Amino acid sequence: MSNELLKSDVTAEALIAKAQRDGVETMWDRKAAQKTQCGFGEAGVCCRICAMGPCRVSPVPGKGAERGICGANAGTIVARNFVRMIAGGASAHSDHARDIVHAMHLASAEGPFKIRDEAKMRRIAAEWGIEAADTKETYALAHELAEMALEEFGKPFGTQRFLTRAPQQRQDIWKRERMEPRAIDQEITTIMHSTHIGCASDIDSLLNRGMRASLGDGWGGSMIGTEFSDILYGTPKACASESNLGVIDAEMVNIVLHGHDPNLAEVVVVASKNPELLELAKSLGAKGINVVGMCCTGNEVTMRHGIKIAGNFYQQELAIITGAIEAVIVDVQCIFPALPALAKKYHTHFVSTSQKAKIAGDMYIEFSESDALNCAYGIVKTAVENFANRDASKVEIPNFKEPTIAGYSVETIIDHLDKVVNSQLEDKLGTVKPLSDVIYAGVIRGAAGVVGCNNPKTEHDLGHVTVIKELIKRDVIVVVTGCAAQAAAKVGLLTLEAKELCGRGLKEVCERVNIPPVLHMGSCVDCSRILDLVSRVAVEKGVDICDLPVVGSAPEWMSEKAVSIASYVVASGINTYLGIIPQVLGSVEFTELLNEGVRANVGAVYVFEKDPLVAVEKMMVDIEEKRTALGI
Ligand code: CUV
Ligand code: SF4
Repeated sequence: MSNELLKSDVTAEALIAKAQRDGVETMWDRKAAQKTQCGFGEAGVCCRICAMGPCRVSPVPGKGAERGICGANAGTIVARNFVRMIAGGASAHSDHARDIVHAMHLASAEGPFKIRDEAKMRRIAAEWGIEAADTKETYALAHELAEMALEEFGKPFGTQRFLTRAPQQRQDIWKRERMEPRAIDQEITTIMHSTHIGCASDIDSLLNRGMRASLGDGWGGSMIGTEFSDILYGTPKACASESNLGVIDAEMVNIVLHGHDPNLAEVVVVASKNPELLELAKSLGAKGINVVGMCCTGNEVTMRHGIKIAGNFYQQELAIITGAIEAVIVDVQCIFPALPALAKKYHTHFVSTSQKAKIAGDMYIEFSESDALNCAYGIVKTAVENFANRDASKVEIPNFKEPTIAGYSVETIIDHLDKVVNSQLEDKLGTVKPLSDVIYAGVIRGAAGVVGCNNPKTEHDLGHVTVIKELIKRDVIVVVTGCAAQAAAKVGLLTLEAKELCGRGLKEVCERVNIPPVLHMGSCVDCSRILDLVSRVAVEKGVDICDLPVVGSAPEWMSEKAVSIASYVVASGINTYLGIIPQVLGSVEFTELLNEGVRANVGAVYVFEKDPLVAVEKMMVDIEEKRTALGI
C-alpha cells in the first residue's frame, strides 16, 4: 500500500489516538467489545420471525438441527432474512423519496420549495403522459406531477412508471419473471407478508419477490427521489469542492450535515448564509459559518452547492472528536446512536430533526417542511451560539483535504460529451452516443459503478480506493455514489489530475471530455442515475443492459439499503461484486442461487469477493467476456 492510498488513515489514526486521550469510545472499540461475532447470525441461519423461536439451524449440512420448529430449513431461513433486508433498504430509500415529493407538493413561487429545474419537470410530466405538460402553469403542473408520484407508492393497479426507461429486452425479462414492481409500498408489504411464519419457504420465489421489491426501489423510490430532488433543488452540474476532515475550519462555526435527506440540508445551507446569523457568529469571534457534509446528505449538497465533504460513514465520530464541531444536524439513516453521548463529551450539539430518526440523548428540533426556513434558522442559530462554548484546548483538526469535483448527473455527463464531440455542430446530440461509442471502440474497456458504505469488517476506504484505482488503470471508467464517492474524493480521485492514474484510453477520453476518470454521481438514491445512464447506452446500442461491459461493485457495504441496491442492480442485468459477504453462507442452495442460479432469470449474478484486487481481476474477465459476446 502506498502512503497516498492510506492518506485517509492518517486522518483516522490521529483522531483515534485523540479519542483515547479524551477517554471517548469509537466504533472500533465497540467492534472489539463484540469479540467474535455470532456464527449463526453471520451465516444467516438464526430465525426469530416467530415466538416459537428463536431457532437456529446448523450452517453445516448434516450437523446439528437442520430445521426450525416450524420445519423451515437453512435455505428458507437465510432467504427470508435476506429479502427482509431488501425490504428494509427499499423502505428507507422510498420513504426518503416520498418526503421529497411531499415537499414538491408544497412548492410555490414564493418558496422555500421552488421548481428549480422546470425543464426536467416538464420532461417527466410528458414522460408520464400528463396533458399539456409543456404549457401548463408551473406550479399547477408541479402539484399534479407530485400527486402522480405519490400514487406510485400506493396505487392499487399497474406497475412503476419509470420501468419504461429500461431497454425493451429488460422490460420483457421483468414481465416474464413477474418481477415488474407494482406500488412501492405494496412490494415491501408483500415481502413482510411472504416472510411471515408459515408463508413462503421456496427460496427461488422468495428471491424473486425480493428482487421485485428492490426494482421498486431502484426504478421506483430511488429514481423518484433523484428526479424530484433535481426538480426541486436543481439538477447537479460539475462543481468544485474539497473533501476530508481537513475541511473543518478552526476559525469558523462548523456545522456537520449528516444523513440523507436534501429537504433539511437545502434550507440549512440557506440559513447558514443569513446575514443576521453571520453577524451573530462574528460577534462571538468566529470568521463565519462553515457547513460541511457527511454521508449522503453531504453528497446531495456537495453536488448542488459545492458544500465541502467532511467525510463518509466511518468518520462520523471522528468529526466530533476534532472538538471543533458546534452542531451535527441529522435527518435519517446511517446515523450512529452513539453520537449524542459522544457529542456530550465535547461541546457539540447533536440535533436530530426527524420523527423517523428520533435518537435517544439528542437535542430534538423537529423539522417541518411547512415551516422549513424558520426551522433551519433556529437550528443554525443554536449551532452558532454554541461557538462560545468551544474549548480551544480540545480542538485538533487533521490537516488533510483533497480537491474534489462532484455533480455528474446524467444531464451533465451528456452536456460534457456534447461539448467535445459536437463542438462544430450547431445542434447538440443530447445523447450518450459518444460514451457508448468509445466503449464499443475499446478506447474504454467498460464501466463500473462503485458504491456503498464503510464496514469495520474491512479496512475503511481501502476496498473502495483499491477497486477504483485498479479499474481506471485498466481503462474502465468509474461512476461513484454514496460513501464510495467520498472515499474516492478523499484521495484525490475526483479530480482532472487523476487521469494520470488511468490507462492510455481512459486518460485520452478524460482529456478530451475534460472530466475526472471517476465521476461523482451523487448519494445512494442516485444509484438510479447509474441505471438511467446504463439504460441509455443500452437503448442507444439496441442491446439489453446485461449485454454491456459494465459491472457493479460494493466493496465495503453494510446497510440494508445496500442489499436492496445490489439486488436491483443484479435484477437490472449487471453483475454485482460484493466485498462484504452477505449473511447467507449458511445455506449452500441460497448462496448458489445468488452466485449462479439467478443468472437464468435476470442474466446477472451477485459475486462475493473479499479481496479487492481479486475482485478487479474478476470484473475485468467479466467485462472482456461481455465485449467478446458483443463482438467488439
Ligand atoms: Ni446512503 S447507506 S453508509 S450514507 S453509502 Fe454511506 Fe450513503 Fe451506505 Fe449510508
Ligand atoms: Fe423457528 Fe420457524 Fe418461528 Fe423461525 S418461523 S423462529 S424457524 S418456528
